[in-house]
Amino acid sequence: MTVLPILIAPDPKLKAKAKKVDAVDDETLKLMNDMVETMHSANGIGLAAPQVGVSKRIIVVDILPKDERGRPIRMANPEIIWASEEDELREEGCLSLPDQYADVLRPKNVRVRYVDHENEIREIDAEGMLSVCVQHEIDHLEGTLFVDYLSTLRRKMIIRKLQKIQKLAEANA
Ligand code: GNR
Ligand code: NI
Repeated sequence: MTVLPILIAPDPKLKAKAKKVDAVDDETLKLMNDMVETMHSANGIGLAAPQVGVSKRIIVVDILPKDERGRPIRMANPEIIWASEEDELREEGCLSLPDQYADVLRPKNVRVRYVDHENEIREIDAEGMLSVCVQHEIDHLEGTLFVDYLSTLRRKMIIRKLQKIQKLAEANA
């Protein structure tokens, strides 16, 4: 497995709509496994393919703490097929928006249909952190970041800050 570099906003690749996967073949499975390794090495609880520069509808999720890891969920073409009426506000972060956090309102529970790492169609009911994480990852496949739910002013301030940090890093490289 390989740890892949994670793109930081603003990057046009994070704003693109990702393309459906035809089938989970060996190449897709390798990408899924590399994404799991990348997510774990970055201490993330989820990762979407666009974050590693691949515009495909693939996400991985592992909400368990470090010592309980080992059952990450690998999903191709995930779709929310049901969402609760009830919403819930939770603080979110994103590996593509380092050190930025904000409360986001989303449906409390969702039912997700996806193709698993063995190319089988599956469904899961998600609640709590799993629900937030899966919705956050599916947003990435649409080119949506959690800052897109904030006010324009707050979003622009965050993106400008990250842009400055990256320009400084480039100048010192
Ligand atoms: O690691 C992550 N933590 C997190 C916390 C609250 C809500 C969503 C997330 S997902 C994030 C990893 C990431 O950026 N996935 O796209
Ligand atoms: Ni994210």
